[in-house]
Amino acid sequence: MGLEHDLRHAIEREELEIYYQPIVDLETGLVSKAEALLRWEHPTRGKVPPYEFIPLAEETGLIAKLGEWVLYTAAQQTSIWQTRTNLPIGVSVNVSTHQLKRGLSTATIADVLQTTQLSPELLSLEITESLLMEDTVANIQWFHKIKELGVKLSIDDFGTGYSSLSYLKRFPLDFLKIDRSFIRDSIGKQEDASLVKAIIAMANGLKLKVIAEGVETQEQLIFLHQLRCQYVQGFYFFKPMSVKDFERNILAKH
Ligand code: G
Ligand code: G
Ligand code: MN
Ligand code: NA
Repeated sequence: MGLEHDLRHAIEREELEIYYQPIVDLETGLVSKAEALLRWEHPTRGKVPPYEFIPLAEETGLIAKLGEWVLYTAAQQTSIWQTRTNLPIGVSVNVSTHQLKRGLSTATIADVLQTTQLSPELLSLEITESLLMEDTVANIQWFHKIKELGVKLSIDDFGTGYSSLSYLKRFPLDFLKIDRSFIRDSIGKQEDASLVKAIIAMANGLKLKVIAEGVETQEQLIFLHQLRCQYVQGFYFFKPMSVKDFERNILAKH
């Protein structure tokens, strides 16, 4: 039996864990929310990276169950933190295109909120561009229903998909996450610096808030700050961390 079999049982065997990577608001210097990132500790193989098991989960359909587990678990944790600290720190959950195609319903999202008692505005869903390319009526309706629940919507890995920008005005989006490849090359490569500038200017014009991903150096941070990019995420600030570390390093210090 291979990895697929093991992944099928990873939830009930309690091998999965969610790490939380803080997203910092540069206007306040405070942590605004955290991205939920799935981790799998395999009993014999050790850590299996998400870029291996997420595609496997997508191919096999396991992503539906896995994705729901992440949603309920991350929302529950965030709700507990909110109640305990009274800090308005939200959570951002990755939702893959496969997951939506396999029927992640808006009723499930409503149930996540109901079950965990998480304030809707503290939940964001990260969707990649490829899904937005399919601007079918059903797709757009799904997004509007999510908005009606009060949940936030982010475009993940912005700039790496097919770039037809017309979807930006058809979908009710809140955040745009600039892919870390642009941030990485923004210092030193004039083309990437120009792209980052243009993306931020465009997002501002569309009333979308920008999150820069993969900020690793002070030069990058200064560059982004000059461009009035409001939110940053990256190893320069924090790596993804366990619940324990999040409580110790983030919540206890706010
Ligand atoms: O944390 P890391 O850089 O290793 O994540 C690698 C990739 O796995 C990222 O693209 C991230 O979006 C994806 N990923 C991590 N957790 C989840 C999850 O819960 N659901 C989905 N769909 N993707 C995830
Ligand atoms: O595709 P997505 O944006 O969901 O991927 C998030 C992934 O990016 C996480 O797995 C996280 O570990 C990784 N990541 C977050 N910050 C940094 C960073 O500063 N540098 C690099 N190289 N990866 C990062
Ligand atoms: Mn993401
Ligand atoms: Na991303």
